[in-house]
Amino acid sequence: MAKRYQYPSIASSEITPEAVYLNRRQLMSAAGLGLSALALGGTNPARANAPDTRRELAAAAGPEAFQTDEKLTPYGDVSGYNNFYEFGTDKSDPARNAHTMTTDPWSVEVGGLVNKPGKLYLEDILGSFDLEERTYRLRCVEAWSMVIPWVGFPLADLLQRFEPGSDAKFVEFRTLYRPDEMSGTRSLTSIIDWPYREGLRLDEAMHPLTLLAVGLYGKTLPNQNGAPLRLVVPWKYGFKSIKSIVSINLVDRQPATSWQTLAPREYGFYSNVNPEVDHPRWSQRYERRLPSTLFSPNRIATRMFNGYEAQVAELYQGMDLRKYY
Ligand SMILES: Nc1nc2c(c(=O)[nH]1)N[C@H]1C(S)=C(S)[C@@H](COP(=O)(O)O)O[C@H]1N2
Ligand SMILES: [Mo]
Repeated sequence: MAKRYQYPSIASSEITPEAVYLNRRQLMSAAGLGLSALALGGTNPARANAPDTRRELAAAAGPEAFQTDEKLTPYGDVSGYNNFYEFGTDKSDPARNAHTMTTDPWSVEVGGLVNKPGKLYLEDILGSFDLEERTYRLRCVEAWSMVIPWVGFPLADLLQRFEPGSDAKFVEFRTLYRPDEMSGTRSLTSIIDWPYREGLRLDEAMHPLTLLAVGLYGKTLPNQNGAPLRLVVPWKYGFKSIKSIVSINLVDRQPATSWQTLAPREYGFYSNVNPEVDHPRWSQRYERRLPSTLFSPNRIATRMFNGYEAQVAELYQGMDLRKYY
């Protein structure tokens, strides 16, 4: 079958991750910082060298504002150590079982408090982004952490097309629910009330670091990582990054999320990465950076907002982050 979309042309199998990154940087500067025709607002991106306010970040809106130089997590760990309960609870279950999910055709329905509700096919979404220039190297953290070169684009660029209404305050996301293709949804009926659900405040959803990822390491997303389209919110714990999204709804009230519904005392709506606020059953001061083994655990200190404090702290000014965990 012909390639459906134009993903970055440098295959990770051909070169080292570092070379991928350096190459990408050169590509981006060659292409004027790599903003596609969909860049927000027509601001000159070249001026956003060291953006330090949200407005400037929004103007830049490209990967270059957020890149980390930390070593990338090998592809095998990124695609072999997953949480995707639709396919089982063990970290190795999704890689083994997620191949049963069909992702073509795929559409996303956007509705609720928007002026132009509608359904978009994946091809139409992707056809409008120049993914060649859209690799974001980001940290993702849970009890373990990884650095992943995501291919994607800001969720805001998609939401704006549907014209969020002035009464919209939150965004609710849902994952595909297709029991005959998802073994975990048949066996884990008492853990999660399917479909898997997540939510963000509208301003969090519109932040340029909130991404819809469609690939990693220059390839389409492996099913176990949430193909064909998943959220990436790198300053929040991993479970906020909902996979295989089929519906996005703008609402006026804080939506219920799967983990919060399951254990409200343990999982809050915000779930911002915060080493000062422990999970009731474990400390959140440290994370295991993969690859990690029993003998070489690779334990590192967890950073406030996973190190994206400069970019996102403004969203939570004046909020008690112990209360709103
Ligand atoms: N639909 C769905 N999305 C999901 C999950 C899930 O079980 N189902 N697990 C979440 C959790 S707990 C984590 S840690 C991340 C893991 O993402 P990764 O496997 O790409 O690292 O996916 C999140 N998104
Ligand atoms: Mo998780």
